[in-house]
Amino acid sequence: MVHIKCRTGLYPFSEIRRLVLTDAQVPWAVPVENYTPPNYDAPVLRNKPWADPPCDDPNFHPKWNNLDGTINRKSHTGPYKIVDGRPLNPEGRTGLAGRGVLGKWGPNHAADPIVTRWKSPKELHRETKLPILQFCAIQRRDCGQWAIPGGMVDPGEKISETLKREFLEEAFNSLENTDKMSEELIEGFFSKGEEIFKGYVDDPRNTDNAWMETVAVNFHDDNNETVGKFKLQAGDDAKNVKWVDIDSKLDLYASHSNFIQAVAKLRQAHW
Ligand code: RP5
Ligand code: MG
Ligand code: MG
Repeated sequence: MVHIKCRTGLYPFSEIRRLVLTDAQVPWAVPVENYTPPNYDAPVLRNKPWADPPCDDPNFHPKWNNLDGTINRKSHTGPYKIVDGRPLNPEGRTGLAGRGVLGKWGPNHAADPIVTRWKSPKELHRETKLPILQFCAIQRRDCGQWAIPGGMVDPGEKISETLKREFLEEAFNSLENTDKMSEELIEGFFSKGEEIFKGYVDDPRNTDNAWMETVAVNFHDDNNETVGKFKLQAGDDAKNVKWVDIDSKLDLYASHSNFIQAVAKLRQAHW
């Protein structure tokens, strides 16, 4: 499916308007005469240790399509092209050049923990007669949309660690919460995940030269005995957290509804 959320409206946290494209103009293989989108590198990226320098910085020698020290510049989608010294978005044009607010040129890697439980006691949906699954959703502080409590993979961090860390930070407020959960319970729960998706995310922050990628993994509490019975508390970049009934009407951030649909299918739950 052609990306859409990274082509609409004002660029997040800016007054920058993307060049409007039709779906047919998205693939790089389709020539678009005089394609000169605005260029935007958010001022917030300047001199930040977690952000790349500008692409034309003479001291910047990234190893594109490779592991570059502790930074993973490989794309889950395969090798991406470099044109005029900049990586090209593998899903095509977005109507905006530069890096926007993303720290890295090329892929910016994230991980999305999809934590699920049954709506008790295995309540069946009145139309589909399938059990209703719930997932732990957060409301993003940046845009107010509901989302999976995902986050960026830190340099050198294992994805399995990111999944657990981001869930605990955003849905359990582990950075401030004085209630501590048993390490053993956490380790046990997060050791059994099912990979749902690995690849490009249609994130509103994507540009022609920088984009989000993720690994989304489902961790399921089948009998509300472990994570399913925790008291949730929003933290870090989440301003709210709750268990949400999974249903096709959900309107979630970026491509998150697609990942949730795949979980519903895997668990034979209502969608
Ligand atoms: C999305 O942005 C990913 O799917 C993940 O949920 C999230 C990571 O970015 P932050 O939450 O750290 O802003 O593209
Ligand atoms: Mg986070
Ligand atoms: Mg996050």
